[in-house]
Amino acid sequence: MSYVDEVLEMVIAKNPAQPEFHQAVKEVLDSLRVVIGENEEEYRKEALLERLVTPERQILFRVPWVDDNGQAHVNNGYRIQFNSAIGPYKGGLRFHPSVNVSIIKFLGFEQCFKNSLTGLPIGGGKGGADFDPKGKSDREVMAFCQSFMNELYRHIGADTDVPAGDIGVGGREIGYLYGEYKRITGLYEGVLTGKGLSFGGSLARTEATGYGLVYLTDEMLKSNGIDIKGKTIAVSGAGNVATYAIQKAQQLGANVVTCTDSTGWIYDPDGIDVATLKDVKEVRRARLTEYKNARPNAVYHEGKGVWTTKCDIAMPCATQNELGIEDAKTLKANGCIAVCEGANMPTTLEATKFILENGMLFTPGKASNAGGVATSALEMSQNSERLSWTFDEVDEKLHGIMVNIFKNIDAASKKYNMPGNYVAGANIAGFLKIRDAMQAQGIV
Ligand code: NDP
Ligand code: 2IT
Repeated sequence: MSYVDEVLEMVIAKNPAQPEFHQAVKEVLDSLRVVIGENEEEYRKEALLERLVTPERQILFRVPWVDDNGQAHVNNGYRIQFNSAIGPYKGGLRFHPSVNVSIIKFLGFEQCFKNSLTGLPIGGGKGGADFDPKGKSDREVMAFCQSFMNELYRHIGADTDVPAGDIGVGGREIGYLYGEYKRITGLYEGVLTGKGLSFGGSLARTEATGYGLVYLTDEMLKSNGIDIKGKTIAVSGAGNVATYAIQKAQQLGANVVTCTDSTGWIYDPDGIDVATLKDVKEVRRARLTEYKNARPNAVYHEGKGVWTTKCDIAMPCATQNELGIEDAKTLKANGCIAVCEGANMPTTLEATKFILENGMLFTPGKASNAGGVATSALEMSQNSERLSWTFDEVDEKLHGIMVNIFKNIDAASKKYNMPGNYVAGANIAGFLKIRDAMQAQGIV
């Protein structure tokens, strides 16, 4: 049996009932077969892949908090420090009722390769809780964040592990988490990114993931002789990534006609109005039915179905496995030419295979959504030098990083004889730097 297959079997046996983690590992290791095959015995001897797929540390903890009625609750908290070969652990925190070990592990594993692709010195980690911020008062969210940090603080630090936001964790939550960290430790340091601008945050971090997605998409389209201008784009999600992807795509002349939330989706033939979207989602924390109320030409659909929209480009920006095989077939039948992932692993393995085999372009999240974490690393740099860069400076650096990521994944796909397969290109390019660092540092 090949070394890759041995390790895939081992991952399934040692991590039962973790389907998302199995999926993420399978996608990466399948891509790495060509690289591992070049030197299989050496890698096997040093258990390189076993070390790559096993987190350095997994922290699971209790998060007790009290709601506005005096009722106590307990949630499960997680921080998985996956790989620190190329830098301190770096990756977001997700607060969503679906959070479990499998989800945090898949996200942490993906983060290692994504962070490597940015070219910046950051290792991979992820954390979160099965807490649902929806419908909670600000005081309840604060109580939860303070309790969460009361355990997390002992495991993180500006040079060891630097969390940030993800689903359900935005500026409000980062503020409460930072305040509690500072209160417990007395340290005013860059221990979290995505901070408010008045306490060490970076300009353009809020926009970075969505902007970065569009920068990489644009670069990828150009390299395939296609202009983003005038293209119709279907976006899913209505949160941080989706909002700023829509904004940047519109700035580049595309027409974005959809967005979604966890209850339904909007088709707006006039183009999604970002100001209305931000008011509904960022300010009022309401449902997309409110968007419909503000935009009479828009149509609201309850439930799923966004990928039935006729579009040139699909940008899934909500959550994992939101674009399945039937969606991929529908997109293809409707003339869609590219799927560019804003979320982490939003496309199932089956759908990705279909897309790649049917002549559609595809950029994997670990490359196309890397602008968020890359800008987090820029925030860390600014905190270290106790300076703040301008919006344009950060945005320009972000743009350069995304162009570079595309060049690297494109080059890797060509070098390993899979031109245009950016899944393989991203996994290989991300892996090579981690491999070099792990081999240089010995068996640790
Ligand atoms: P937000 O919480 O800001 O927004 C998430 C959006 O997706 C919301 O509109 C939410 O609906 C919807 N959503 C969440 N879970 C589900 C679900 N299970 N089913 C249907 N819809 C869902 O998160 P982000 O925009 O930050 O994150 C979106 C994706 O991008 C995630 O995969 C995240 O891991 C990834 N990502 C985020 C980065 C960042 O910098 N924030 C960086 C790189 C990747 P509702 O409005 O109803 O809550
Ligand atoms: O998935 C991701 O890359 C993020 N949620 C952002 C992580 C970060 O540290 O900025």
